[in-house]
Amino acid sequence: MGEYLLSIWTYFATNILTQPAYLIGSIVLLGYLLLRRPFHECLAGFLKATVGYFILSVGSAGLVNNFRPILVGLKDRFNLDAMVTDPYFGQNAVDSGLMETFGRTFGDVMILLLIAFVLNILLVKFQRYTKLRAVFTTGNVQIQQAATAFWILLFCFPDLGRIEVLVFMGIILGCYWAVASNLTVGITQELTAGAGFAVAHQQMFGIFLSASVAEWWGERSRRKSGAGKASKKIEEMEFPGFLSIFNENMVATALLMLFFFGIILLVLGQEYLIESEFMVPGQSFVFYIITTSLNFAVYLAILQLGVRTFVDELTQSFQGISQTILPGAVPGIDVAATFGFGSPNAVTIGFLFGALGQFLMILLLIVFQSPTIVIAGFIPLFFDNAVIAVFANNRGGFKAACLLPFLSGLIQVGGSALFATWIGLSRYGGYIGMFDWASAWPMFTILMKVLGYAGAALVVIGLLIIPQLQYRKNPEGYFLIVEDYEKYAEKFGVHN
Ligand code: ASC
Repeated sequence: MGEYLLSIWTYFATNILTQPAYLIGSIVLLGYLLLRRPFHECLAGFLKATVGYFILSVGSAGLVNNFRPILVGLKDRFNLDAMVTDPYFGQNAVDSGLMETFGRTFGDVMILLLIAFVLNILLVKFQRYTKLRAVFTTGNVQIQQAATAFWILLFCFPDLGRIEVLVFMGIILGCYWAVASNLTVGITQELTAGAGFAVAHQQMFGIFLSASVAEWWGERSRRKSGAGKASKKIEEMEFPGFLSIFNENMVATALLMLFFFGIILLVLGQEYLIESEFMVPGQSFVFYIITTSLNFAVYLAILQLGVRTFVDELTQSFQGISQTILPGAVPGIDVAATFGFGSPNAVTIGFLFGALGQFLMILLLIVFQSPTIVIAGFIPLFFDNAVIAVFANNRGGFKAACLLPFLSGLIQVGGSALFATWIGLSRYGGYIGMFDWASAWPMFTILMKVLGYAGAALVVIGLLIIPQLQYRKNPEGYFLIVEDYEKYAEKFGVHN
């Protein structure tokens, strides 16, 4: 019986839970069914949401698959013995080092996901006490996080048995998912004018921190220089003369990427690119650079189309769920969904300033002869810093959208290098590298390593206190912002 249930779960987890397109599609289907919409509308909603999410994945995979090899190419080109910060490299590093380092394999990921997912839903169900509102649905990143957390846990508690590991991790990860994505609920509602989702990814603490700092900063500059002169949002800036071409997002992205990837491709050199089969012999180098850089704008546009396609369905249908089985809940979804809102140019600006921060920190690692040198992976570089800029711009304007991704870039590389060296993961060539995993998780790890089980308890309690503090800041608006955004906006005045 138990085995039978487990195989049903594994089927569900493999095909739906860890495939966000079908999970989001199913949530939309369930939502419309609960709203008692006619069946053909339910089916149409399911298809539109799933196709929309697949479109988003095409955009996001296009970016990753095209630009990751270029950045990783720097490692081969200069024969560096370096660690790549990238969630997939991080997962591979865990896989290849587990046996040698801890004498373990990690075959229980799906059971772990079950424990953490159920805990997340229960925490939201008992919202009255927990104050948690978001359910984490981004399965592809949950697996990467589970792998890294497994390593961290064994590093802190090498003697834990199989069941204890699962229970420990289920609780810690479940709390992290629920609490961290809950942190993004309010600011995401304000960014999207009530689209009804939160971010469930790998930089939720980063998003919350940068939104808070940007807001504080924006207010300070408004106070100091009068409302008119405060740092403008990117979408409010009008460039004059020739620069006006930057007002158009697609043009701005194309030009800036031509500059950025132009330099990197020139550094890699035509010879290396042919040798590594990026280019074929006889192909024009100039046009290769142009096409590659313009493709960035292409995939970004696809990604945004995908977001527009599924978010509408999700917003409408989720009311079915939040009015019945999970009152006051929002789905936590992929960070890329925020790129369809706010200023599209913020995405590009965040990427570039994040790169500046990351490259500067890499230089510092080299100068100070760090035992671990980092190669900037594309995923942390782009997705973390782009979203940090989107929120920073929305709360504090252009300057915040430049400075905060820059700081994040420094933290991502510095934190990952130190942390992965300490826990011994850097030897296997990769680390997840995303903001929360270069900042918050190292802190959790210090607590657990130093204080043992008391430290683990402290991490869980510390996490669960966060939503209580959020709630206290605005008890009246805290649930209203998800239940009736328009009423909230009217009552409290909003930033968009
Ligand atoms: C990640 C990861 C991806 C991307 C994607 C962004 O962390 O593993 O595949 O970001 O989720 O849309």
